[in-house]
Amino acid sequence: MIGLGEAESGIAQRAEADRFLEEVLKGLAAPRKAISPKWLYDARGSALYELICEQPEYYPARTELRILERHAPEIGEAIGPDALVFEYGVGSGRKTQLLLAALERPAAFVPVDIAGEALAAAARQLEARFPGLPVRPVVADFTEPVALPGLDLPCARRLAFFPGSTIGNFDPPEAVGILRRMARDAGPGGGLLLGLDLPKEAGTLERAYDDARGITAAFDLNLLARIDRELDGDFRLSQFRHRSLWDARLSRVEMHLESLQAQVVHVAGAPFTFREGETIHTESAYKWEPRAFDTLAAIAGWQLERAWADDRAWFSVRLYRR
Ligand code: AVJ
Repeated sequence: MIGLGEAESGIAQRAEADRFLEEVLKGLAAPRKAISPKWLYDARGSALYELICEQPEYYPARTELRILERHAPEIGEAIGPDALVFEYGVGSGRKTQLLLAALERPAAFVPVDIAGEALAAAARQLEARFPGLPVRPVVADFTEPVALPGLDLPCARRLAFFPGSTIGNFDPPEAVGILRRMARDAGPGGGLLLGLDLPKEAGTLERAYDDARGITAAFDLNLLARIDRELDGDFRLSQFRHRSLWDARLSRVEMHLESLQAQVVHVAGAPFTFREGETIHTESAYKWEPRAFDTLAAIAGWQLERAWADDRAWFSVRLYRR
């Protein structure tokens, strides 16, 4: 595993902290307060996300894993031997393990994730599980242009792996940008294996993002705790609550942190006023009709090759070609 040198990673961490501060100050000053969901994933947030995946209400992770398990041989065959795999947003690496095990002689694995600690742990596990497989983790925000390592390695084709319906966290124009970026990374003849969560009944969707044990609420509220810790904020977590709302018109679940009273909160010395009931929008999770999504993917240069789904058609794993 090739990591960053200590000095380099120190600089990268400071640049990251500056971006976090900048985005939080901007997001809280906006008429409709919003902070990007990527900031939910510090070490504690990443651990809480893993717990969310075990909650009975949060069907996407479990459903996708089952599709990958059930169709692993076909998926491996459709992708073909000697593939170099990039993954964007890796988390625990469980889906990665399934994919790599299904592939014939994977050439290398390049995981890209903003959560450095979680990424390092996942990379170590994968190296132990697949001896001889070059693993080159990159701590980066995949929504920003980053040069990926491994583009020089010999392989039959490059495959972008983007599971978890993470594409749903982006507005359609942003999603096209990310899909284009992946098309560039994959190169001519390259592939994209993408997980897509599909529209379904409102209650099912809202509960998936607001489980009874309150794990998703803790995950969302951890953003405020992180701001307090890292950006000298004075959010009182007891004065906010987590909400999950299905917007049928936009076909997306929204996560919000709602202020329980009128209050003033400071971040890095700057004051921000909240009305009672005012919210910070912390995440959107778009649920796409597969055909509509294929049209979006085509704009970014991807043609659908094959698709797999569960029996209820709640989630789809789709393979595209450039
Ligand atoms: C990161 C896209 C897998 O939007 O479903 C889970 C994150 N947020 N519960 C999603 C998430 C709240 C998740 N993904």
